[in-house]
Amino acid sequence: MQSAVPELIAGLCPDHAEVEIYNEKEINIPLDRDWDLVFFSYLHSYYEHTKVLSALFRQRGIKTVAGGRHASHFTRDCEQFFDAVVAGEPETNVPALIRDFERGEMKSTYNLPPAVPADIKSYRYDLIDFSHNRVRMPGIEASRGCPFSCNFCVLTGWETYRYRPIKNVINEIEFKVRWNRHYFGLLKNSFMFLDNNLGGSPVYLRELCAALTPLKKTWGCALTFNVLRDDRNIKALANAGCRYIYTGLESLNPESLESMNKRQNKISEVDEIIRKCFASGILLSFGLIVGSDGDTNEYLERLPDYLSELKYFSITFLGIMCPYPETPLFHKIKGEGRLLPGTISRDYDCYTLCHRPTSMHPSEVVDHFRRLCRKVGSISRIGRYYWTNLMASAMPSYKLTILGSGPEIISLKNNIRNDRRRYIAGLDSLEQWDADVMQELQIPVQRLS
Ligand code: B12
Ligand code: SF4
Repeated sequence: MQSAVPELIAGLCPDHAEVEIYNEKEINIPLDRDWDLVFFSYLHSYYEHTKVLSALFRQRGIKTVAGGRHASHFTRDCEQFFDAVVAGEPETNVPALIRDFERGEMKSTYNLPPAVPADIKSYRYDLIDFSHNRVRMPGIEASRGCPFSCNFCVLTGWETYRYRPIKNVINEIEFKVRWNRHYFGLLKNSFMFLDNNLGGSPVYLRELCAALTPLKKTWGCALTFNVLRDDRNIKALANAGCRYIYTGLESLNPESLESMNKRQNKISEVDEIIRKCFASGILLSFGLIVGSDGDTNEYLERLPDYLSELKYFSITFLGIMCPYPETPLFHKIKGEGRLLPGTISRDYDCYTLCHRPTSMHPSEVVDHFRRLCRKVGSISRIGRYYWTNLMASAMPSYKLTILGSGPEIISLKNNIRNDRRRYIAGLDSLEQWDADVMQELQIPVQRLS
C-alpha cells in the first residue's frame, strides 16, 4: 500500500498541465529537475525533510505547496517554508490554487470548505508506475473520516464520517483503476481500500459489498472490530472478494483500551472473531500499540504469551503510542507535563516514545517494544503462522493472501533497526542530510514540547 495523494492531486490538475509524481519511498526525487509548481504530501515525521526539499526547490525559483493533516494543523508554521499551504481538502482547494498560480496571484493559504463526497474524482491511476514497487496494489477511497473518537487518532475532532455514492466507487474500479500486472498477473485484479474505516456505516458496507460481488476482484481494507461481531458483515465481505482486513486492536489489556477511549474493541471476543474471519477466507490482521497509559511492565512482559494463545494470530503493525499534536491525547499529556523535553516533529513516527506513560519509565517501554518486534517478526512464528492458517479456508486467493502476508510480519523486525537511534524523543538527532542542509540554510526545527 502506498499513499494515493499524488495521483489524487494529479487528477485535480487541469488537462493542459504536465504532471509527474514521485514517491520518495519508491524512487529518489530528482532535485535538479525543473518544475513550475511542486505539491508535497507528507506525514508529521517527515516535516523537517519536506522543509529541506522545499527550500532547495525555492532556491531555484520553483513554487512549493504543502498539504495534508500536518499542514492543516500547523498552517502558520508551514507558511514560513512553502509558498502556499492547503489547510483543507484538495478537491476544492487545489483547482482554486492552480487558477491563482496561473494568474501569478497564488495566496499563502487555501482553506475552502470540503467538497461533497459525490464530487470526489477518480485518481490518475495511469501515473502509478508499478515497476518502482512491484508488489504495490492500486488504492481507492469509498469513505473519509471515522465515526469513533479514539483519543490518540489524528481524525478525532477533525473529520466527520462520510461516504461516496456506491455507483461512483464501482465505476472507478471497473473503468478507471490500472492494475499491477507484475508476477505473471498474480495481482492483476487486486486493490486496497484506503479508507480509515470502511465499516463506519455497516449498512453502506453491506451495500458496497453486494455491488462488488459480481466484479470478482480481490481486495483488502481497514475497519473497526465491532463490524466483525455481526456474521452478516463477515459473509458479505468474504463473498465480495475481501481477503484482507486490518483492524486496530491496539491492546489486549482492558485498562489500556479504556485509556485510549477505544470502547468498540472487546477483548473477550477477539479469538472467536479472528477464527471466524480466517474460516471465511479473510486474513484478519491487527495492530498493537505499546506505551499507552494503561500499560504496565507485567502486561508487556506477558504480551508474547497472550499473542501465542491466540490461535489465528496475524499481527502486521506494532507501534509505540504517539501523541499527535492535533489529538485529545496530546492535550492531556502536554497538560500533565508528560511530553518528553526536546520532542520534534521527526519523533512522530509511531516508533519513538514522545511521552512519559503513567505507569512505566520511557526506557522500559522502548525495551519492551524492541523485544516484541524481534519476537513477533521471528522466522519460527511465521512458520507457525503459515502452518495454522494456510488451510483454514478454500476461498479463491485466500492462500496467496496468507503467503504474501508472511514477509509483512517479518518486516516488523525492521521497525527500530537504526542502531544510531534510541527511539526516545529528545535523545536522537535529526537524520544527517536533513540536519546539514537545515544548518546551512538556517531552517529551524519544529519543536513540540
Ligand atoms: C497507505 C497508508 C500507509 C502506507 C503509505 C504511507 C505513506 N508514507 O504515505 C503505509 C502502509 C506505508 C503506511 C504506514 C504508516 N502509516 Co499509514 N496510512 C495509510 C492510509 C491507509 C491511506 C493513506 C492514503 O493514501 N489515503 C488516501 C488519501 C487520498 O488521503 P489522506 O492521505 O488521508 O490525505 C487527505 C488529506 O490529508 C489531504 N492531503 C494529504 N496530503 C496532501 C497534500 C496536498 C498538497 C493537499 C492539497 C492535500 C493533502 O488530502 C487527502 C484527502 O482529503 C492512511 C489512512 C487514510 N485513510 O488516510 C494511513 C495513515 C496515513 N497512516 C498513519 C500512520 C500513523 C502510519 C504509520 C506511522 C504507522 C506505523 N507506525 O507504521 C506508518 C508511517 C510510515 C511512514 N514512515 O511513512 C496515520 C497518519 C497519522 C498522521 N501522521 O497523520 C493514518 C491517517 C492512519 C490513522 N488513522 O492513524 N501508511
Ligand atoms: S477507530 Fe481507528 S480511525 Fe476511527 S477514531 Fe479510532 S483509531 Fe481513528
